[in-house]
This record gives sequence, C-alpha cells and structure tokens, in this order.
Amino acid sequence: MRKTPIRGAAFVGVVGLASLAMFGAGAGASTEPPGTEPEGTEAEGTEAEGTETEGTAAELTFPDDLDLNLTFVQGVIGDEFYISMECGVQDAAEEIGGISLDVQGPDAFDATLQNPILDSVIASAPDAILVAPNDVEASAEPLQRAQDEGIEVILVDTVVNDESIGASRIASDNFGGGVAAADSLAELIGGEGTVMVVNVNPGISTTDLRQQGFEEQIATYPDIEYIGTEFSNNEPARAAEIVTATLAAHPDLSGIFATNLFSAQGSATGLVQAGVQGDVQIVGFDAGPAQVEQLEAGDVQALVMQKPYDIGYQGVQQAVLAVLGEEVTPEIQTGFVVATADNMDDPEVNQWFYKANCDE
Ligand code: T6T
Repeated sequence: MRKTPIRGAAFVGVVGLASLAMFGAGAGASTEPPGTEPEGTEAEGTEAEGTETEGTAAELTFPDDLDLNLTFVQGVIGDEFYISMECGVQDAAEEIGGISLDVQGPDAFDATLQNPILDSVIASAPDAILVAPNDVEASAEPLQRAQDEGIEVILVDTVVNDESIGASRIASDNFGGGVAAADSLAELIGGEGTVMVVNVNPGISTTDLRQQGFEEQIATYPDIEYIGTEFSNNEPARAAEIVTATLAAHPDLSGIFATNLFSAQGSATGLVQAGVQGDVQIVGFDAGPAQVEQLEAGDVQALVMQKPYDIGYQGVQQAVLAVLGEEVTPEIQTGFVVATADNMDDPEVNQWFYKANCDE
C-alpha cells in the first residue's frame, strides 16, 4: 500500500491590508503562517461545510499494484496556473505510482477548442479525466458522455452547471476571492472612488463567481461607484485596450479588479501605457511570473494567489479513489494567499507564486 498526504486546503491570508479580516469569512478556514503576519492583519474565518481544510490533513492509502490511465485536460495551455496544477498532478501520479499520465489542453480558453480534445480523449478510454471545463454549459455534453462510458470525471478549477457531472470538484472559493478582492480594492482607494472589473468571458464558472463576489461586496461601500465589467477574452492586449479606453471615458477611475492572470497582466500593462500605474490601484487574481514582476514594480497592488498545485495533486487522489470505487470527497476547496509588495519576499508567501515549468 502507498500513502499520499491530503494537502492543505485552507484560506491562508497574508496581506498588508486591514481588509484581510474579511478575507475568507464565511468561505473557508483561515490560518496564518507563523511569524508572517504583517501588522494590522488577521485572518479568522469560518470553515465552509463539506470541504477539506488544513487541520484535517490525513493520509490516503493506495494499492501498490495500480495500473491506470489518467488524462489531465487543462483549461488552456501555456497558462502558469495550469502549469502549476500540472506539477501537482505529476507529483501525485508519481507518488501514488502505477499511473500513466497524459496532459492536453486547448490553445485558447474556448469550449469549441476544448471539446474536440475531450472527444478524442474519451475515444482513447482512459480510466479517469481530470478537467478544467471551458464553459459551464457547452462543456457538459462531452463530460456527460465520458461518465456514461464509465470514465471517472474529476473537475479541477472550473465546473459545469450540471451537478451530476464530476465525481469530485476541486477549486478555490472563487466567490470568496471576489469578496476579498473588493475589500482589498476598497481599502487601497480609501473607501471612495470609481472602480471596474476586467473579466475573461461570461460562462466560466470561476471568473463568473469572482465577479459576483466582487459586485456584491463592492455594493456595500456607499462611496464607491462600480461602473461595470468588461471582458478581455483572456487576452492581455484586449485587457490593456479596455483599460486605456475606460480611462479615456472615466479619467477619475481609481481601481480595477482583474479576475484572472491574463486579464490582470493586461490591465496593469494598460495602466503603464496610460502612464497612470500606481495612481489607479489594481487587485488581480493569480500570480504568474509576469504578474509577480508587475507587483514588484508597483504596477499592481495585490495578487490573490490560488493553490493550483494543490488542486492538481488532490485531483489525482480523488481520481484514483473514484476509479477504485472508494469513497471520494465530492467537493474540496483550496485556499488563497494574497501577495502584496510588503509581503512578497516572505517565503511563506512567495512559495505560492506560479511556476512556468515544473523544474523550477
Ligand atoms: O484564474 C485561473 C483559473 O482559476 C481560471 O479558471 C481561468 O484563468 C486562470 O487559469 C488564470 O489564467
């Protein structure tokens, strides 16, 4: 029998903003790495029901004689979020042993590109598919078909609306992340001003939830005007254009919440192009290498970092359990860490920066 640990899955809030108190409330357990708490922060929260969290770490036991095929279908290739997830997938597969792993993904975050990949993966009849579906509706049919054909489907990061799909769903608390982003941005702009969201595309479960969380929370600030959301199509250049055009129409723009890696990276570039970096505050989701550079340069003020490695690692564990007919955990929520210029040199924080390849 082989054992692999269930990795931590709690909110870990480390941010130089007093709003951290809100971060994770009602959404996930909060823990703080010892000795890393900047002044004026706290991270108490309540644990979400039915989720694995830090503190419940346990070891799973797997047979020595496994022989199974697992395919990981990324949301999009070349995205350091999914690359980091792949590192977790690879490590778990290696540690459990007896798993033949295949990794694929579309060139863009687009169900019309991802579905044909799913079709060919299904035709190859793996024992399990780990997948970040591109669209809450359009991705459902092939995944339902996979399940009907006896393939175990584990949803990692994004989900589909049909709750019968996915033996296990493993993701960040995306709504809670949007709430936290709203509080952070509100604090950065001193509780007043004009803010916008730069999102990816409608129909992506994760980023839809981040937008919703942000919208609900920002509405609680009476002196902040929310002028709405624009969609980048996951293209940094489009995000930059959105920002420069918005600045032309709203020269008083004071803050931006950008809901994922490419939207955030492009939004920050847009501010630099307009020469207002540091004047307009940005809270971005994710922490790819270029985003980390922007944080260091002061072009971005806070990054809500997810734990893609953990999502991938636990995804493999759940996939194997499902294939073996063992009890799976239907929903697992992984945590966040918020990086700022003040805490980014702390190893408890920068260990969560995303990887451009697994050898780093
Ligand atoms: O933010 C992640 C992921 O969680 C989301 O579903 C899609 O965008 C990313 O991959 C970042 O680019």
